[in-house]
Amino acid sequence: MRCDKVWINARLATLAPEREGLGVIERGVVASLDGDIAYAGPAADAPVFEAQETIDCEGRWITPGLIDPHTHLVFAGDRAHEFELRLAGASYEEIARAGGGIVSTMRATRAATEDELIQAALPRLDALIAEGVTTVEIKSGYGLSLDDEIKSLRAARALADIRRVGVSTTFLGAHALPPEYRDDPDGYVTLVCETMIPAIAARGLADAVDGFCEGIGFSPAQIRRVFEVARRHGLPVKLHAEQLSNLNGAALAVEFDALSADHLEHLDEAGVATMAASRTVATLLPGAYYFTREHKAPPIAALRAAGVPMALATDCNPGTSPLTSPLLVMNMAATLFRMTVEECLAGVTREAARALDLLNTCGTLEAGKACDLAIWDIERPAELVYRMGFNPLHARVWRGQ
Ligand code: DI6
Ligand code: FE
Repeated sequence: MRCDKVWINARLATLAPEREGLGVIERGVVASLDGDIAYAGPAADAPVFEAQETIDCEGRWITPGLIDPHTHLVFAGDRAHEFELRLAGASYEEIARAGGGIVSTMRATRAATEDELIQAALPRLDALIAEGVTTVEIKSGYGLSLDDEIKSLRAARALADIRRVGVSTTFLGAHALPPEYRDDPDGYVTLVCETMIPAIAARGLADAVDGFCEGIGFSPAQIRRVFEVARRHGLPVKLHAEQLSNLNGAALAVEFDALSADHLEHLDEAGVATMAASRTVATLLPGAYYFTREHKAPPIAALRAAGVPMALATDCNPGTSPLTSPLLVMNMAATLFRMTVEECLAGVTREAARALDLLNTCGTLEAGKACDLAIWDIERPAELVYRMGFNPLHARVWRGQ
């Protein structure tokens, strides 16, 4: 078989759905051709390769490149001062209601140029890449005006040209109420629906539409308006749901065949059942749970029992999850949410791909998918979840390189 590169002497965690658990292959080999996986499987069954380059992995583990399916990577400024206020006793809601929170990041983001947003986001993206991330979702939602949302999404798209990484963009106009609409929330939703979504869809700047369904965000009725317009423009939806309270956002997301419902700390039994009867992925964000010192964990056991697919993400954002480590996300998911090693690794690979509707092109080691690999200096996959603040990435491959 003609191919560009072959990685030999590897142990594979393929995450292929037809294999058990992690889909482990002890004596494995991966071959790439034109950026895709030409073969991933047991060395014993492999064809004879005519490769340009052979890489001896010396027994290292290969997993699919990691996928971070929920980030707010593009923003300006920081919120370290609010962190100090919170340490002094203020709550996230109090700070938000006092004009801080998301709106303070909005001010900094509006003041920044597109290039300044790119430069601000790059170190965060590089931190993800350094831990083996090959695909990242990036939301807008700190511009909150047409021009500033377009600027943010253009910055997100530009990151994919600057670094060797896949970027999936999400329009999150319904993130917070900008101050100029303080007395007219429905008027802002009208702006999102009638001006922003059509303009952003016409420019091809978003792969999906998201909203923040919450007391301090937008009501289910307002989110429904946003989703209806997204659907009319052929854009899939997803939702920040049940993070701080239960407004039955997950059920609303399911009604619109959402790719994912994210956070879900306050999801109840009925919500789990509704998700189980859908294709909507539960994207869990243990960094935000940890950082906000939330006490109610998402109903993991119920989600597991109902067979709801679970993805994991950093939720990288300046207010509730200033986190750029998918490895730490896995440790938190295991420690705080009692997710298994298999669930954690599937959550940052296969299920994360599912949450971005990219399972046809990445998320597992299978022939025909993009050759996105993370090669690890570990003895067993559990080490990726077990250790804290340690990065055993040996090499990262994106599209075969
Ligand atoms: N939920 C969150 O946790 C973040 N956004 C959202 O909708 C918080 C964003 C921020 O505080 O800047
Ligand atoms: Fe978020």
